[in-house]
Amino acid sequence: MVARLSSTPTDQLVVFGCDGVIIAMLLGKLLVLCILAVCEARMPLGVREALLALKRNPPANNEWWKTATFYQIYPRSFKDSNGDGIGDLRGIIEKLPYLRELGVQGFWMSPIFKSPMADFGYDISDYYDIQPEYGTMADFDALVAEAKQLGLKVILDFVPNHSSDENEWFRKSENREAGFENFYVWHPGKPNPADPSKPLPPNNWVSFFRGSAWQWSDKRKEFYLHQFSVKQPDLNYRNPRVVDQMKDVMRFWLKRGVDGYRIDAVPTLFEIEPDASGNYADEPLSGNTNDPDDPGYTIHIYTQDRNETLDMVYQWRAVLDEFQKDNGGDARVMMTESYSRIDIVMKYYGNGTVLGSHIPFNFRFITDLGKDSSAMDIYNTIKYWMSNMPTGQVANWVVGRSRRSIQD
Ligand SMILES: [Ca+2]
Ligand SMILES: [Ca+2]
Repeated sequence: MVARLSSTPTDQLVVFGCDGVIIAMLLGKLLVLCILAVCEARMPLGVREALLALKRNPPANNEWWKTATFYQIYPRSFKDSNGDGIGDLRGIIEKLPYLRELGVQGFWMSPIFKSPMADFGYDISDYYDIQPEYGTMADFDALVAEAKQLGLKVILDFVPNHSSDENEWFRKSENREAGFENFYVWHPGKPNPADPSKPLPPNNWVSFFRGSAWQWSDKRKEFYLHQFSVKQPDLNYRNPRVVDQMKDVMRFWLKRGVDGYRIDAVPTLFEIEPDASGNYADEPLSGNTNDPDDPGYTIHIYTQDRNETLDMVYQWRAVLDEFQKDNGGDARVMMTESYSRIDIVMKYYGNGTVLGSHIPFNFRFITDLGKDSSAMDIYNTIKYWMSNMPTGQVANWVVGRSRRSIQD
């Protein structure tokens, strides 16, 4: 008797039976179980029931991501299904067989959530809904169902550092509505001797989009922090309500069937805590430029790679693992975006006690190599990651992204 118990393309689970012994094994990987019985016809009732249960609920595959290849989709430009010139979810559904033919095991979609599109969808005004140009929730459900049918894993972009300033959370925070007062990072600013009615920004922090990382809100009469564009206020991760809210977002899409997340701009999650007076320290100057609006003007020691950020990644891993434990199915995975120093990136994997990101992106192929690279350059780039990676972890190799690829 040979029975296929899983449709997962890379790791077929097959049951073999021969003269009293039934062995279930994961081909090419590991032995998963061994059941003793005489033969199917003479099998004791309990064993037969156990086998049927196994067929209905195959064992979780926790290894699939270790050998998977992922394809990144930028939905806006990928495939337009209705002729309005904008790519959409139905277009992606049309192309899923193509992804299957490519041999990838999963795909990650750049943000598909409601957004005023000030930063390519990385400014989310509603984390619980689909951008109308891309389709509806029904289209999303159809996409997930079709992907599952084809054995493709669906990974969503998770944008935790900031929302859009058009998100209702921000509107409520600006209005100091109960429960939302400290949802974002607010500060009254420094006194302005030249014009007391116009306070100065709280400190010298510079946005990645140039200029002060602080923006005055006329409504609230305070500055809010935005490490990215002025339309992307930073959520306040020192507020437990924010932490809970974002975990809720994570669970919302997991319940709709997604297989994991690619997490955006992780290093900027936490900033230094304010001092006893509520003030945030200036960052040291880099000396690399005299332009105070240039993000390279300061060294971002108080706004990036804080230890609390690593802990947040570990908490999100726990959310994914708990979800799998409660709902079954294969491992839900996390990929994290960080261009930080190699020793910091390696900490995303975990701290030896708790697990973190399954796949802390390794961008070295696209940041350190180019068309003129030699074989030795490639060897050294590979060795650099492997020699820094903690024992027992799995390497990954990013060979392209939306604005850069290995050929550049
Ligand atoms: Ca369209
Ligand atoms: Ca932040």
